[in-house]
Parts: sequence; C-alpha cells; structure tokens
Amino acid sequence: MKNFIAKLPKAELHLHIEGTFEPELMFAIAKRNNIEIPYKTIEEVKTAYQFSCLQDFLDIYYAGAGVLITELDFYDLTMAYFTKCKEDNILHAEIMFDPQTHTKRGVSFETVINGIHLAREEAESKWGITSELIMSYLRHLSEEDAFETLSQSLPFKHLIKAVGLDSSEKGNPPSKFYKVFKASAEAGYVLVAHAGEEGPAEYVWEAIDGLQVMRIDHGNNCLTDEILVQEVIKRDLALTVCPLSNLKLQVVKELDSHPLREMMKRGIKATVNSDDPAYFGGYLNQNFYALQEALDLSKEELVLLAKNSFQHSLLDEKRKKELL
Ligand code: ES4
Ligand code: ZN
Repeated sequence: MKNFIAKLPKAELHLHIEGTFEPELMFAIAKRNNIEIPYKTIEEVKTAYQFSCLQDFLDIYYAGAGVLITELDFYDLTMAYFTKCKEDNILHAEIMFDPQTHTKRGVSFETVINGIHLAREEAESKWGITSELIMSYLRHLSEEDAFETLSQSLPFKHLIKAVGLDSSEKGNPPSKFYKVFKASAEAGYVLVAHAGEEGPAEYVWEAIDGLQVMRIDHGNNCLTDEILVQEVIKRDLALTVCPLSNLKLQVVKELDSHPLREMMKRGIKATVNSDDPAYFGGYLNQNFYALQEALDLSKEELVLLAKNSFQHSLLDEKRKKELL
C-alpha cells in the first residue's frame, strides 16, 4: 500500500508555506540573520511541538516564522517544500502564505512574494511541478488590516490566484471578513477559507453563503449539520482535509475516529493534505499512509482522493485533463 500511495500522482491543496519550516533550516536561517531562537537543539524544538489546540500551535508557528527576513529566506523555505513535493509525487501544489505575519515585522510584501515566486519558477522548470499561490488573511487581525493586505497585493496580482482565511478560528467567524472577501473577488481572486476546524458548522455556513468560497479548508464540523452536508454536496464544494494536523491539534482523538470515512460515505468531495508538515509530523505521503492504515482505505478510495485533489484544484480545465 505504501508503495501504491508513494507512486500515486497527487495535488496538494492545503499547505501553509510557513508551516513547512523545518527546524534544521530554521537554525541555519536564524544563524545567518543573527537572530536568537529559544531552542538549542533540534530535539528541543521537536519536544516543544506538542499542542493541545490550534492556538498552542499558532503561537509557536508565528515565532518560528519570525526568523524569515530576506528574499533568499523565502526562496529557501519554498524550495525545500518543492523538494518534498518531488519526493512525494505531488505534481501540483496550492500554497498558502500569510503576508501579515511578515509585514507586521517590517518585512515587505514584495520580499515575501519574490522569494516564493522564484522557487515556484524553478520547481516548474526543473521538475514540471506547477503551483498556485493563496494569500491568506489572518482572522485574529481586523478586517481593516486585511484590506490593507489586499491593496499591498495588487501590484503582484498576476502571481496570486486566490485569497484564504486562516489563524485562530474560535471567536473570529467568517462574517468578520465579508467585505474584504467581496473586494478580493472583485479584484479577481478566487476565494477559499478555513472553516469548521475548531469552529462550529455555523462558521462553515458563513464561509459558503457569506464569503462565497469555492473550497473549504478542513470543514470537519460540517458533519454535525445534515442540511449543511447536503448543501456542500449540491454546490460541489470540496473539503481540504488534514489528518495529521487534526491529530496533532487534538481536533480528533485518534486517526481511526477521523471523519474522512464518514465524509466519503456521505458523498462529500474530500482531499488529503499536510497543512503544516514541519509541525505535524509529516508531508503528504505520511498523511496518506497514516490515514490508509487507520481507516483501512482501499486502493480505489485512495485513487478517488487523489483524483479529487486535481478535480478541485485551481488549475484550468486543460491542465486538469492532462493530470487526471
Ligand atoms: C493553520 Cl492548522 C491551521 N489552522 C488555521 N490557521 C493556520 N495557519 C497555519 N496553520
Ligand atoms: Zn491550514
């Protein structure tokens, strides 16, 4: 089965580039930027990566991203992820980045996007791996702040395909961002959002009706509302599910009680993704391996999940046809 999964062509649709920051690279970049980090060894870092909820993780994730300063840092970070794509047979990746995490620290939007973009071009020319960028607004910040990010993005609009919504979900419902999502759509961006990871089904309703997203990141809590499930199916909205993330953030107790099987059974289009692989214990293939074992997924089900990832990607129909 492992071999079957490893060879299966895949797309990854839910991946935070700041969440691919491996401790080894973090140490190297911190050193060259003369920044102190609160860990002495890789082991120390790894023991710090124990989370009881999303916020626990986010505190450490934002601190880690704080050592990224130059275009080269963002290039190295992104190139390291594409190397993993090559190893995992990911042919297409849709990469989220959090501009506010960096602009708040005085790193310019341009530095972030240029570094990421350079790596995207190299991955495509070297390995044929295509990618899209999703600029994610931080939901713990204000809508006004998101509007500022939207305007900073406009000179680079040709490099960005979509906007998303991430960070602390509870207490920050999608309704906080209706206006900026509407403006983002008018600017030409496709819309996605995290919803129903820790937040209730009500937040997923707001994401699909209020924000008008074409895909839901996580969406686990959809299952608590049968009318919502029917609506998600009717509108053909895919969920980008992240098994190891859910396990590490205690969204699920055990992988064998993961809702993915129930989602598939009910006819929801689900995809498998790694979210923040450097923090959650594995890249895409590891997520597939763990899930296959826990839920005893068949080869047919694995193929369906992989097909869904291409079908519900932001690729144009021509490239989808090539890859499917
Ligand atoms: C995230 Cl797992 C998760 N949830 C919400 N926001 C995020 N940002 C990075 N990872
Ligand atoms: Zn996420």
